[in-house]
Amino acid sequence: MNELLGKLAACIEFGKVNLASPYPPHMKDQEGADEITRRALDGGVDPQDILYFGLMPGMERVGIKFRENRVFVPQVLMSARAMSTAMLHLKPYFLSGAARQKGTYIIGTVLGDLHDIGKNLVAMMVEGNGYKVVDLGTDVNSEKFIAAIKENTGAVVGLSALLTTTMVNMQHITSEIKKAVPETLVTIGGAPVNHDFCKKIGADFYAPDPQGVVEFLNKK
Ligand code: B1M
Repeated sequence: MNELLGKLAACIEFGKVNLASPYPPHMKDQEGADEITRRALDGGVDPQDILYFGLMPGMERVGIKFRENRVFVPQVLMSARAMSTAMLHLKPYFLSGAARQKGTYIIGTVLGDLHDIGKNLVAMMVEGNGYKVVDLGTDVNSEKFIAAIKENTGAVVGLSALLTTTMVNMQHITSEIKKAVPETLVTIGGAPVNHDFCKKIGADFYAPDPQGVVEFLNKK
């Protein structure tokens, strides 16, 4: 089992989706995340073990390399693709309750802002690390965040903004969330924001990158 999950972790780390995938060149003609996940399930490996000891370590390695500028957006997207392909096999087990996720993370790009590439990377990385992700998309107002929080008790929220004109909307959204469901933890990120801004608007945590969000969620 260890060898199989080790191979699966490598598929996620290097973005090897399936046997037919020519990427990455050093894994050409080898099985990818698709086949290995199927084989592991058919061989009786617990879906939770596949997630925790195969997919998540691979995604964590990508997150760290991305933070250290050792890989870039395209590689992360390939890893996320490999991860999503594997998750298609695992989803039925999670939905049936046979396997447990670590918690729920609600994410959206704030009102007025249509940039979603960074937000999607955060969502993929968080999902890849064992959390259920509720992605509200872009241009999300406080009402939508609050409705999602009420549907997902105990969820942590992530706000993303890429514009200096929309980062200010984070303050209103955070304060409305805290008014409606005071115990909710709000994380923020995106190119124009920083730790001081996070403190100023009353949010709980600023992460400069997806891995920072994962580390916060794992610690809390
Ligand atoms: Co826009 N845009 N854009 N744009 N765009 C920027 C952000 C800009 C810096 C370009 C520039 O002028 N140099 C500038 C903002 C200037 C400012 O506010 N100071 C800008 C502008 C002005 C605009 C428009 C207003 C342009 C116009 O119409 N006049 C317009 C606004 C539309 C709107 O949102 N209402 C606009 C539109 C667009 C496109 C639609 C064309 C497209 C978006 C496509 C899409 O997202 N689907 C676009 C793009 C692609 C960019 C740039 C080129 C790239 C952004 C990106 O995806 N980066 C950008 C310039 C640049 O950054 N070079 C620019 C890659 C991505 C992986 O990084 O999103 O920073 P990033 O995410 C990072 C971190 O920030 C962090 O993790 C990610 C990975 O490390 N992170 C989080 C992000 N969210 C997080 C949340 C977290 C934690 C970490 O916790 C919750």
